[in-house]
Amino acid sequence: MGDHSGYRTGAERVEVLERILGENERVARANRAAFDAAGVTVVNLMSAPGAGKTTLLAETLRRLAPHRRIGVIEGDIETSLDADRLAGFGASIALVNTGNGFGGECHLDAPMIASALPRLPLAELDLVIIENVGNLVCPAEFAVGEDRRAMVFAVTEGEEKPLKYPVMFRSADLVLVNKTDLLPHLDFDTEAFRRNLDAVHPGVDVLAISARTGMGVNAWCDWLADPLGAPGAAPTR
Ligand SMILES: Nc1nc2c(ncn2[C@@H]2O[C@H](COP(=O)(O)OP(=O)(O)OP(=O)(O)O)[C@@H](O)[C@H]2O)c(=O)[nH]1
Ligand SMILES: [Mg+2]
Repeated sequence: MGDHSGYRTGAERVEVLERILGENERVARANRAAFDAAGVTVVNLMSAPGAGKTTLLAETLRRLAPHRRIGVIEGDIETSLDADRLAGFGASIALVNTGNGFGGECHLDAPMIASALPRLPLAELDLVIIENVGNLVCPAEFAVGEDRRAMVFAVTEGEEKPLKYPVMFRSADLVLVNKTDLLPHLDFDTEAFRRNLDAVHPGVDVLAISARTGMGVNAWCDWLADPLGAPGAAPTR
């Protein structure tokens, strides 16, 4: 075969990727078994950087943490800034920095979630929300043992994004359209966005929210209370 000087052929790349995803799948199943054994529902929250995941989670914990036992796995490449923002609401927080022993990856994978589990009192929790690393591509490729996926899309990102990043939009069970308080200041085309979303994920549940004003956050909390319920039960399209 000779020295490839760090380069791989297409076939070799596919083989390596399949091995990584196969190993991820195995650990994701183990995570899922641990969550099921503890009776915990798990939601994987994904988005591009800055779409509003942490702001929404703070509003979510403010509403739900007094009534439900919630854990958060906070994924970031570096810093505890987001984990710190979610402290003090009564939820259990486990931080995963991918830059700390996980190669600075741009997503959370199943082994990273497994590393966080000993730091959560799983048996005492009802719901675990995973804030994935801000990235519109890679997080969608890695199952982590979650029951449901939700993604936050901010109207500041542009209505064409479902067409450009279809894998993420297709993998979400619920699309939260955030920062709607900014709509009067933007030329965001809501109808075109809905058409583009329908083109890549027909019939997906959609919920318009503003994590800033709180609009729609209660409906999101209702979905979280029963994310395994009938599709389309809570969100409005
Ligand atoms: N106007 C407005 N700003 C928002 C809203 N939600 C979040 N923001 C702002 O958007 C910025 C990014 O919000 P974050 O909650 O940090 O976003 P994130 O998705 O957690 O970001 P990463 O974790 O870095 O990917 C902050 O300045 C928030 O105050 C919203 O509904 N309306
Ligand atoms: Mg965040």
